[in-house]
Formats: sequence, C-alpha cells, structure tokens
Amino acid sequence: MCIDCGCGSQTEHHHHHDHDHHHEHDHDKAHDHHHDQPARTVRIEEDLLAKNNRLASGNRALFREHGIFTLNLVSSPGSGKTSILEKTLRDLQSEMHFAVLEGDQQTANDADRIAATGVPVHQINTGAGCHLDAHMVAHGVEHFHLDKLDILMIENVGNLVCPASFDLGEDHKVAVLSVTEGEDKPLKYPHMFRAADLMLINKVDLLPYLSFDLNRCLAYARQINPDMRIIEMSCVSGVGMEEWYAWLRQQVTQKQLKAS
Ligand SMILES: Nc1nc2c(ncn2[C@@H]2O[C@H](COP(=O)(O)OP(=O)(O)O)[C@@H](O)[C@H]2O)c(=O)[nH]1
Ligand SMILES: [Mg+2]
Repeated sequence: MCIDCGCGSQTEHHHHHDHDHHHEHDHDKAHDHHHDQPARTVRIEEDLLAKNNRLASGNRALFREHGIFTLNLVSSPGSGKTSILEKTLRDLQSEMHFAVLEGDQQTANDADRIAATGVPVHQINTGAGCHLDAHMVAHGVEHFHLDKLDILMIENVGNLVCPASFDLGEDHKVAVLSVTEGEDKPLKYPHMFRAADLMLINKVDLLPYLSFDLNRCLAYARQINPDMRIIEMSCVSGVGMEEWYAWLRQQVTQKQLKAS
C-alpha cells in the first residue's frame, strides 16, 4: 500500500518472506474499503510509514558502518536516471567502487544497461507498486559485498509522487528533472523537490529546441526548497558532469571520514 495513492492493494510481491508486512496491511485496506473507515486507514498508513522508517534506519546504520555513501535517484520516467548512472559509472568506476539497485515495475532493462558497465547491479521489480521501500532495499543489498563499496546508487521507480514519502536509508534523495518535462514540475510535485537535497536538471543539450524557461525552473525549485543544490547537466554533451562528479567525490570522502 502506498500512503499517497493507496495503490498497494494491487501490489505484487516478487520476494518471499514470512514477515512480509505488506500483505497484512493490504488485507486490512481491502476490508476498510467496504466500511469506509478513514481513521483506521490513517492509522494503518502511519503504521506502514513507521515500519518503513524503522527499516530505513537499519539500512542507514548498515551503510554508515560500511562507510557507504547512498543516493536515492527519483524522477518521472524517462528523465535520464539510468543514462546518468551509465555515464557516471563509466567515468568514475576506476576511482570508486559502486553498486546499483534498480527499481522498476517490470523488466530488467535498466539492470542490463548497468551490468554492461561492469558494475554490480540488482534489479527489483515492484509489480504494481509505485515506489521502492526500505524492506526491498534491505534485501536488495544482500546481493553485494558491502565491505568493498564506496557508493550505492538506488534508482527508484519513475514517479514524482510516491517515492517522496519512503525513506530507504539513503544519505540524499537526488531529484532528476529533464528539460522536456516543463519548468513547473517543482511547483506541481513539491513533496518530491522538498525531499531532495540535490536536483539534476538533465538534457540541457535540448534547450535550443524547447520553450523550457531555465531561470523560471530554478526560481520555482528555490521557492519550494531554498537549500537544494542544483546542477544543470547533459549526458549527451557532457556539460555539468564534472560538477556532479566533484559533488560525489566530496560526499564520499566526507562519509568515509565519518565512518573511520
Ligand atoms: N538529449 C538527451 N537525451 C537524454 C539525456 N539523458 C537521457 N536521455 C535520453 O532519455 C531517454 C530516457 O533515458 P533513461 O536514462 O532511460 O531515463 P530514466 O527512465 O529516468 O532511467 C533515453 O532515450 C535517453 O537516451 C540527455 O542528457 N540528453
Ligand atoms: Mg531508468
């Protein structure tokens, strides 16, 4: 179940655990539907988020213990999350050890693209689910040798709404917005842009062909989240990539200093 759209009653689960919490809640929600008990639904939502937050704290402690800097990449579908990862991994994997968790409803397409770079990757399919949660991430990272990692990149399901509410244990959410989506998206989806510490404005190579107003986009983003760092970039022209890499290097160094 998702607290924002209530979509989880159809969520499929591709992992098998005795303690899979979703089923209990989904069951409750299905019953609530008949009786229309908003108070009870709110309580279940609070329980769900509290449980997710507990699991996210566990993930965060695990990542801290291993000195792993973790990012949760969020955006609408097609903004360029996987493309940014592919380019970043190809350019930086000689200096840092990466692993990637890929979240999509279906297919292993993105995991295949990441695997082609040689970086360890694990695909999570959420079925009808619209976001990753901390439980999926906890099991996803069982596929990696954590001692060897410097950075864990989590590509969330393409969705500007639901992933905003779910802490995965990351250091930062990174919101990717491509210029083909329109400059008003930070205003329309404020929860996501408030939850993010960094915004990547991607595909700026396309600006000459669009009426996208970059200055207005920057103003809207700052209006929603004045502290958010913003980097303009393009995977095609390469502009802005060095600024993003410099940020990553600095963050990884800081994280490892804290861990040691
Ligand atoms: N022109 C241009 N296209 C891009 C850029 N980044 C990604 N794309 C294209 O946008 C499409 C979606 O990219 P993808 O990485 O799959 O997005 P995701 O769904 O957010 O992972 C693909 O066709 C990419 O080639 C960019 O900086 N400039
Ligand atoms: Mg992708």
